[in-house]
Amino acid sequence: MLNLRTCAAKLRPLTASQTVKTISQHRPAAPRTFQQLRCYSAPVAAEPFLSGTSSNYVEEMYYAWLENPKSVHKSWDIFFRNANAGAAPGTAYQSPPPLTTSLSTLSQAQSLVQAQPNVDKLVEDHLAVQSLIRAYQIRGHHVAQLDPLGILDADLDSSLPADIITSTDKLDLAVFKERLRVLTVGGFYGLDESDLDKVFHLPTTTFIGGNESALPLREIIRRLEMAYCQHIGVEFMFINDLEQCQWIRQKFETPGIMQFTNEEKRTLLARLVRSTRFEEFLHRKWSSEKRFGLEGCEVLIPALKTIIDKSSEKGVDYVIMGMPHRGRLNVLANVIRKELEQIFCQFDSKLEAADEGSGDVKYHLGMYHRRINRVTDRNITLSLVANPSHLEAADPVVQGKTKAEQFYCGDTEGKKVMSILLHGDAAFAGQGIVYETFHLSDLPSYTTHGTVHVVVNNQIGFTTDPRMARSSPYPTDVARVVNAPIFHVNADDPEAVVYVCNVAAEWRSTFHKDVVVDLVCYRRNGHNEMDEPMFTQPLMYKQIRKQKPVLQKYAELLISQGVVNQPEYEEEIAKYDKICEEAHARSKDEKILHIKHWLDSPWPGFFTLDGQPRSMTCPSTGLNEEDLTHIGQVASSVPVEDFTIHGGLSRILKTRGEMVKNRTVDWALAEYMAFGSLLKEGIHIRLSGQDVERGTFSHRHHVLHDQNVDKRICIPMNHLWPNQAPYTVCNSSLSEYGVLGFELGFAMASPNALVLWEAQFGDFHNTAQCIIDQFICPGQAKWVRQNGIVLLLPHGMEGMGPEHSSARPERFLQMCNDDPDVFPKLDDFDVRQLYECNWIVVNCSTPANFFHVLRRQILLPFRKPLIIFTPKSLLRHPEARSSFDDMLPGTHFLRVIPDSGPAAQNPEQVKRVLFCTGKVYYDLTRERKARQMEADVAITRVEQLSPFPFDLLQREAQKYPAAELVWCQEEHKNQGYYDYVKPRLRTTINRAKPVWYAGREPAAAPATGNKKTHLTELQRLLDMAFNLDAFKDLA
Ligand SMILES: Cc1ncc(C[n+]2csc(CCOP(=O)(O)OP(=O)(O)O)c2C)c(N)n1
Ligand SMILES: [Mg+2]
Repeated sequence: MLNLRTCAAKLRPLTASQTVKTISQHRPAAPRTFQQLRCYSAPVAAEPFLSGTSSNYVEEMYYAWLENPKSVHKSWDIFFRNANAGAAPGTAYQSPPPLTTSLSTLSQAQSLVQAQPNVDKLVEDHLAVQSLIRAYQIRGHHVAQLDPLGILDADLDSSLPADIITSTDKLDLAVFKERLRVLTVGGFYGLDESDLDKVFHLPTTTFIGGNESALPLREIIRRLEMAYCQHIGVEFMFINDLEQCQWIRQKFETPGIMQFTNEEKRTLLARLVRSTRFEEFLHRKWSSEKRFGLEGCEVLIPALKTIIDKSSEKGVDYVIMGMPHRGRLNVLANVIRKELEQIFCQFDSKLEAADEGSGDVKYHLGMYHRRINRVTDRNITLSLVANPSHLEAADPVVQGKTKAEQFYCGDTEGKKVMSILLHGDAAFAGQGIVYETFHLSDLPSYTTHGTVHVVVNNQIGFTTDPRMARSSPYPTDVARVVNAPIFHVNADDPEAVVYVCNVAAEWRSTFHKDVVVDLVCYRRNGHNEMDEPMFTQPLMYKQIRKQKPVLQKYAELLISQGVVNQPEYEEEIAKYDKICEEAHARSKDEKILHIKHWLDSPWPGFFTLDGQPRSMTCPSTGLNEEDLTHIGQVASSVPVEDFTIHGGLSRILKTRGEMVKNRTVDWALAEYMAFGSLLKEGIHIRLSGQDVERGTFSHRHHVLHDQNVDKRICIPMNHLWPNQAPYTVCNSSLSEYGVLGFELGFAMASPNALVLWEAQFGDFHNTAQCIIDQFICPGQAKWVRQNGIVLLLPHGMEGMGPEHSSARPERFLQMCNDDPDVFPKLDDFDVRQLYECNWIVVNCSTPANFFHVLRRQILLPFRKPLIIFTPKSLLRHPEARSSFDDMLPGTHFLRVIPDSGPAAQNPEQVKRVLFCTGKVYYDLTRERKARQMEADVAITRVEQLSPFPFDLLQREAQKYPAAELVWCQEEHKNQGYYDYVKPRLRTTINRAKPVWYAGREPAAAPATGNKKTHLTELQRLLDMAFNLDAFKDLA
């Protein structure tokens, strides 16, 4: 087309012979002769209208005509023929004959056209019509009748777009005239009332013609209004891809495309019956219980079922869903098909909980169900992810789980597993996590190959009006950033809703990209059933009171169409009411509430049938020398041919190689050993986070880049063993909330994977706090769902300023569920204590211990989240090395590393025990050595902070009977570990002695921004730690 344009543009100034030459140079071989071209080019080029903006249109027409004279409207055919025959400029035009007999107004049109010899005007009019068509495609949704209440504008703007001629579907002449006048005066189209019955050729960018290539303007407008201004508002013209735009245009413009069979209408009615009667049933039985009913958007149930049916038809067999409170019970009952009695017994507050943990309210629980899809007769698994009350927080979790399910079944294109995310209008517009999640949608290691988003747009958020809740026209505008088409639909038109949902599912299966269905509806009751909406929305609710329920409206419509009759309709209702009543009767037999029944991700085979761990032991996490050496060698080499790595990296790998020869590991190698060994055992590993491939501190280098070939990479970890599990390492987008949520979801899918998220610096986890507080910390307690995700949080005071220093250990420790005041009555702290905690928090001081704790994470017979404060300066610290000896079979993770020097040889003489964790250990040992106090002061490292190693620390304390006990940390007193450790240490010694503090003073910021102050503070804390008189006066 570009070539065509160029050459047609050149027609004007060129002579005939020049034109032939130009075209023969540029045009691809076409099955037409140059003879024709030669004859026509000069006269056509001489036409006066072939100047300015009209030339594009004419050239398209002209080349279409050259290809096939029948492909253009007759008027153009005649025009080009006349020009060919040598008609003088301005005289080639003749009015066309009627197009088809089906166009009733054609004879009138013909006479109008004949009456207008001005070709200039003809071309301009065609251009105007093209613009008009485009205006509908772009802005028709602003005019669509989307609000079932008819009081609000879904786009928060009551004005009409200036370039659309609209009188809704009536084409009322007076309204039309007025619009036309405004538009003409405004200079938009230059059309006129008399143009209404003229016939215009349709451009290829519209499908309103169906089989016809030209239509009278009146009909064009009518069809555009039918396509774009009824109950569906299609927002798609921002999409950058022509094929995708054409696909959508075809789906909405093709005349008569929205047809439903009677069977389909009956199914739709039956689904509406279920949706509506379910809420009514709950209301009848538990009128004062919160359930966040769906009234006002009952159509959500048929909408979701349509998306699932269509996706199933296209080959999907696993749908993972995330949704907020609104209509959740209805979705569980009627989409996922959770047994009704299980739902009903959640309303019985007298039932005792069978499972440990807090449990959760009924509208947060998840679900997993496999069944036959009745429409497609194919198996389908539906899972609804449990979520906290924090709106939209589950979005990335659902995506992560979906990605994992796709990954584990080899579904690389998302053809088998898909996600559906539901949103409320206020939350979708207001919550930033929505944006973060959208930005994961097309990244190679995070894409789920298209999500169908459904917004329950009831035009209110609790009590807040949309005008106060968002600055964008629609609540869905955030989806535009990823070029997702958005289908707004009036939820009181169930057929329009179902149509749109079918298109959305087809879109996903065709393009594997996100799509949004915006169900513009209302909320019949208050925010919940106890809430009074009239306080704040009196007018809206007056209107709502008058609003006929959608089921009633649709039933009346189908009855009037003769699709069903009244008794059939009533029977459908009675049938479903009976199902509910019977389930209710059965629910009374339930004695105990099982949250286990609400698990969204069962791990078959991992637990016993009762859901218990298969053992309460953990094997040694050590590894044989051969494997350690092999992994070390791969880690220090480039396992593919002809691959040039950066010179600096060669040196790093060489150093690694030397370490392996010396049977030692640093931090990066220890991580390599842990990962590599688990891969051998079939454990998939996924490490995700910002810049994790190289490592923020340039220590990891898990992805090598060929310095000579763009984008050629090598991941040595995937070259370790012949049948190893795959290793995924992926740099993430610059998001914490979204990415951590995603990885948490990924870790949910299988217990046989080690999923790690690394923060760039530990403090950045605070923007993911919701995932930590709402999912990771209490997930098992609320939803009996275990999760073995690992958080790697670089932490340490290195004089780098208040940011980048602290991963905020105090926050994680404050949320640990072990009792500070009770010495646990356990015969096995190693495993049982881990089983009972809500998460594990460690700060390792040696690479070997880091290696063990990573391996233990998988070798444990259950899964717990693991928080690791990882070092920065220790990555290269010459003393922070471990020998292979500490990693061999029989070795294991050390919860506490006792002192093994002179102090430990003569414990009675020891005057002080310094308990510490992490990197400060190296500062303390250096200082102790400098002060020659190795016999006076013992240094005990607490490697596992939580669950607290009461048993081992008790032993340590007892070993040094004469010693003072001091907790030493580099963090400020109100931060770090002190508040957590102190009461627990006191419990280990029966509160027989004080536990003193050596460390920085309390402070608001995590660290000073001044390097000198940093060093002064460090020296002060070291002085305190080794000044044996420091606490004398305080005792
Ligand atoms: C992150 C977050 N902030 C605030 C709330 C409190 N809250 C619960 S529902 C709600 C209104 C939600 O409105 P909308 O998203 O439109 O859903 P609707 O209830 O209308 O279906 C609010 C503010 C919450 N649950 N989560
Ligand atoms: Mg809302």
